[in-house]
Amino acid sequence: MRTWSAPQVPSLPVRGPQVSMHDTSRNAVVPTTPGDEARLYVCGITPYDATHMGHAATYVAFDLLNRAWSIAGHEVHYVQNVTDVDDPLLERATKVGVLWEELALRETQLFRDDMEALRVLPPRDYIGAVESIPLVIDLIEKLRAAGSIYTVDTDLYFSVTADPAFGDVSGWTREEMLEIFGERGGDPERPGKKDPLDCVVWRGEREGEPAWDSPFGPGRPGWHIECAAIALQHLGTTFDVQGGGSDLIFPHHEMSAGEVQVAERGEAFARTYAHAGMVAYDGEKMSKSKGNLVFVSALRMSDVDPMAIRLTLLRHHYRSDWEWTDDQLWTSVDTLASWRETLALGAGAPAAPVVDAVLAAVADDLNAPAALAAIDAWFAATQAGETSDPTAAGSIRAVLDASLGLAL
Ligand code: 5CA
Ligand code: ZN
Repeated sequence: MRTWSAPQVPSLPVRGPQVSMHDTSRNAVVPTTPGDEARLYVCGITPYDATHMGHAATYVAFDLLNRAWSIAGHEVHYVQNVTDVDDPLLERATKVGVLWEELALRETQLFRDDMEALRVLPPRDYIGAVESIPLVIDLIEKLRAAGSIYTVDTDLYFSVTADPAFGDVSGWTREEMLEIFGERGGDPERPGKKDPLDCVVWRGEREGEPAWDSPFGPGRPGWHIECAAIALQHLGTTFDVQGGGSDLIFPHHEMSAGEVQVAERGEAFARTYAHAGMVAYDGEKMSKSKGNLVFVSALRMSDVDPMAIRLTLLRHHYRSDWEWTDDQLWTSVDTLASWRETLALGAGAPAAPVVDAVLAAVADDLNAPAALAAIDAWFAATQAGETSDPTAAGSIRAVLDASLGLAL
């Protein structure tokens, strides 16, 4: 699929430190250890509705990683998918009476526009589920050869017990998995399954649903194998970071890792599994199914500066769960106005230590709130009359833009 346009990113006169990230599977902040090329996969949207603040927070979080890796001297190979055929998309299309393909195209385009407005760097490969069906079929064939696939009616299932490392991504107990599986697209109760946790990799054709030919009969890909196949094809095994929101820890990231690990005979899917916290609104997780949404596009239409949206998101550590309120946005609008006025002076408090502090904070598990605290302190000192650094504003502007994606 077509990706979106990259913003201009200023280059910095200093190189940033190596980046550490929290790894869900080890439950610890660990150094990322990329080679010259840092490989990142982040799960993309299911395009049946517009980008909300929860999505935006997750993509802005991984954008900080992308930027921090570049500033540390790596080429970043970033891959993202679009789940452009799946149950929720088909259900919404039927409900509102549009073709599912049209809904997917329209919402994916809106997402691209939102990402551009928020200055999120685009993935190198932006890949749809539909265009990946041949990859999915190849991966199922590999799993079949490994003896880890069976059928129930016309559907194909992956045996989770085929992966000795199954459970390592989430660290969850079987009981915890069983409790959540059904709520997140799984079918633990279905008769005929060998293990209630086994997941669908190929869903045989149903009346009124789209289907594609395959050696296993007409049907469509299961959700987890879509990301498994796309990541494997474009990044290979043991890539650096697999990312998404914390609602994807189980089953999604556990299952995609399991599928690749069995197909690739024990090679790890990713080195690090990183997860962003959930953004709530009106007391509950912001979600398309609950409808408690604040859309990026709706704010853009009402002339809200996208940089104020981005600043609001960055005020929260990416791993925390938090609640969106409009007050936070209006505070950010005021902050940006005051920052712009101060930057217009040119001179200010010494910038070099602030640049170092911002880069260090972001490289330490993407601590944007700590980075912004250093920025706030610089603005406070400058507004209090400190002007000893004649070119400070240019340096602050550059680090805000390159590291935090805030172009002022
Ligand atoms: N297409 C799949 C991933 S392959 C999917 O989960 N799509 S999604 O549209 O539901 O979500 C897109 C991304 O936003 C995922 O990484 C998801 O974890 C994240 N996300 C969804 N809701 C929230 C929320 N309320 N807060 C933070 N992140 C969220
Ligand atoms: Zn995914």
